[in-house]
Amino acid sequence: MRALLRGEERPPGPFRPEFWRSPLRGPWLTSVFGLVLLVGLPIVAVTGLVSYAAYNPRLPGNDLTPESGLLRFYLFDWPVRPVWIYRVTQGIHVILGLTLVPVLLAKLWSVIPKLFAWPPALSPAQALERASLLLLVGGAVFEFVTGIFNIQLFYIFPFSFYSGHLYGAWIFLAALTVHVAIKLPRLVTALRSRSFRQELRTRLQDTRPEPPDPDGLVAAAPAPPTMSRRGLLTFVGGGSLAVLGLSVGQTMDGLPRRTALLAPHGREYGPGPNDFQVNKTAASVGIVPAETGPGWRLTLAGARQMRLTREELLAMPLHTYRLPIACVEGWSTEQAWTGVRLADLARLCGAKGDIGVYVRSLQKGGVFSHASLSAPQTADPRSLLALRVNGADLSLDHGFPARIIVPGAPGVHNTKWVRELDFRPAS
Ligand SMILES: Nc1nc2c(c(=O)[nH]1)N[C@H]1C(S)=C(S)[C@@H](COP(=O)(O)O)O[C@H]1N2
Ligand SMILES: [Mo]
Repeated sequence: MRALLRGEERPPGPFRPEFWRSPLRGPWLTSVFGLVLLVGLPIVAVTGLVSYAAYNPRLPGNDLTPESGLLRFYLFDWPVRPVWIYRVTQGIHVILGLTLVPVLLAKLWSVIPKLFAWPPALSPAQALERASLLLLVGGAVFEFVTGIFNIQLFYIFPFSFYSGHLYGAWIFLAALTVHVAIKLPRLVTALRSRSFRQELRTRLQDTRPEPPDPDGLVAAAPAPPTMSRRGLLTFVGGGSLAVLGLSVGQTMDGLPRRTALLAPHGREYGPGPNDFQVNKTAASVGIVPAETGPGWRLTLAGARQMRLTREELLAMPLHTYRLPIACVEGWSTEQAWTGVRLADLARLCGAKGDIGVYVRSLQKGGVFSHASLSAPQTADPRSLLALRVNGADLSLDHGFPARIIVPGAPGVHNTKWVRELDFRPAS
């Protein structure tokens, strides 16, 4: 046992350098994948942190991660223009994240012998470096797995996805920063050690291992190549392009939507005015017809309380805007919504000045049954209590009798089956 730990002896199998025989592993190859991730992952991380800000977590009831404390340091008021802002930031977050999966897997494959380096650590500095690698790899795998499970609607985590994904992001970012600081010089040297163009022209029979490296990425006893570097890069790049091509359609309307074979929501909808994605059906959240029938009333709370029927709402000035619904899961769609301005409803119940609104749904319980909108969101002329979509009454699944539509906001704040609008001074 002592001999094992001192490194004089190694456990068998993957802990022996002879075990790893691919002739393609080496610092150059690892650095090519590393460079792609170095550009791509920060974009995924920043758009993800932006998404947290888009939820306006400082407003009452909005923070799905109430213990986030210090992690709120960068929050800002989410803007109402351009109307497609969240559609773009969250589309990039999800689609680019998916596209990077093959590259991440290739990068992990290329460094896998290092995970089995023996002895585990020769010095405290090395022990620290390996611990940071554990956080880096663990953090990356955690973020990708939770993100993908969430957009594929497998809610199987024993913790809140929002909190877990947010905390995981910061752990991953911290480990990534350390890793880049340590490895950047080596990345540059390794990339310079071979010509990318030349590699793309090198055929299988001319493929040779990279020269032995101090990190031990290059196999000690390489097997004859069965694939060129060009072949491997094409395979990984092709995988990324395939994932991109089969998922980007969910951020578009019309024909491209049908190409999104990897998206869990439907791709083909009928021609009807209400035929587009439904996130949660009325039945699935326990909305019963009796609550949405003629007995439904909208409660307004401001300087005074009022109750309005749907007919009274329809008799108010109605406005129509084309606005997107952009879900945190990455899909989005633009529709023409018709309804009453939130600002008009605020005025009607005597709410004045710098006011936001706390929206309550008929839905009982669950994080989506209520939401706070900021003062700029409440005041924007395009922010509607929508009653109709594409010229027809809202369907029950799209939020009948009335739902919120706010320009630029994440889909989750477009509350369906609204029961009450509580206008309050913006804090
Ligand atoms: N009451 C209620 N409103 C809700 C939801 C919900 O589950 N319950 N889902 C939200 C989410 S996450 C999105 S993306 C949009 C989707 O709207 P749609 O189902 O009409 O496409 O509705 C939002 N409004
Ligand atoms: Mo959503």
